[in-house]
Amino acid sequence: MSTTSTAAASATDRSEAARAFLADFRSMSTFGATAGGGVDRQAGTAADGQTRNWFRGLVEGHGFEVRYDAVGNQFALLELIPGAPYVAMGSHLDSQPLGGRFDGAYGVLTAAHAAIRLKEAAQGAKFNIAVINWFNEEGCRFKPSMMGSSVFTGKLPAEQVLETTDPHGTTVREALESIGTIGDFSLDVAAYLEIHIEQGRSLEDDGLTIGLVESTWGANKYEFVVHGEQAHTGATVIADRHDALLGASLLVAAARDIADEFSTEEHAVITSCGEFTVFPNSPVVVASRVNLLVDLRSTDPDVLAAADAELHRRVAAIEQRASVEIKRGAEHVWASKAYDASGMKLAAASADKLGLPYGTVRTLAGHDSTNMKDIVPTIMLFVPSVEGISHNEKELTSDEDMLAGVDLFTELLGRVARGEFV
Ligand code: HGY
Ligand code: MN
Ligand code: MN
Repeated sequence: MSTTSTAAASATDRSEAARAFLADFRSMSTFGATAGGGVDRQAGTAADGQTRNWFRGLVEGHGFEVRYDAVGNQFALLELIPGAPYVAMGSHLDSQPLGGRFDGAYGVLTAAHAAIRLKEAAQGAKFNIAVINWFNEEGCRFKPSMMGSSVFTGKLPAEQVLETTDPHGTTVREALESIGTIGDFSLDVAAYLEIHIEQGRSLEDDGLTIGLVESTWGANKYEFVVHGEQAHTGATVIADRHDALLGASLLVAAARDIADEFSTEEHAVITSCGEFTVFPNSPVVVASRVNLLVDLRSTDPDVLAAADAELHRRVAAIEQRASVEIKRGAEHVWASKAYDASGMKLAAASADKLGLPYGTVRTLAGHDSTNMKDIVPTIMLFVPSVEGISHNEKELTSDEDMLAGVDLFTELLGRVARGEFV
């Protein structure tokens, strides 16, 4: 074959691989599809189970073996060299309620396609490959988030996770058994790679296609329960009230004030309350109880600690003002911490080779790599999110950017598999 026709053949292969990726992405997005163009695949639901089974069929069709561990993490194993250690890649197929099609799912499918492409050109590989679909990254139905990777990395005990209940009292164990994706597999991994949509605007604003994630923001999340006393909204005089809803609302507003007061030019503080449940939530009843989750994040550990201390100081003042009792429940925290610098260099060299514009970014959101980087050398990459929209049915990454990410991830995986990272 002449050089020209070899080049033409490889361009055809690339466009076939690109078409295959986009077709799989579209098929995957039909599971749990919502009318608004997103997906609802909360962890352990039927829609999550259908997506997991579809993914299983896809990778088994390419010669992977699929296994599950005790908390439902799904491992697609591609053995290239019997007995060799594994490099793992992954993300999550579960979503927020009315979530987007890209968050997590893009990373799992990209990892699978990169491994499929590597299989066709595996000369020189020193590692076997595992693609992991982590259970319950989102943490919406069952708290906390990043649940499966927290167990895998020894941050949470499996037994505690299996007994965790959703708001209807269903346990993780029951949910996993109902979708049939639970087992006893375990795997040692030598390194971990993840690609995800940015969920922010910096890449788009800077005209970049690839983000090399240099570190996480720190996050402190707290479950609070505000206890009041149920009463008649009309007949109970103000002085006699113990209004849990008032106390909880003051806590939400305090969190926002803290973001405004503690953010500096150099280090932003981001706070939110994403979950708020009122009991008994009835029009003519003063609330007896509110459960809420308050989330504080910052790039700087000292700024985060100061904001956190202020939140806790304000809790005492709110108890007095609303005449309620505020109890702190479970917490979920992770530190602001760097990713492996040599991994970033390897990803930069891969992007240079493909001519893709890249820059360094920090991740505000937690990812499974947030956990994995604490136990093995880890590389985390981003592709752009249109207008930074995420956790929203309108979440969007262009086909072009998705495909650039798949090409880069394939190039990077090839280098990692040949031993250029660990
Ligand atoms: O960022 C989060 O809180 C979630 O774990 N992705
Ligand atoms: Mn995600
Ligand atoms: Mn998410």
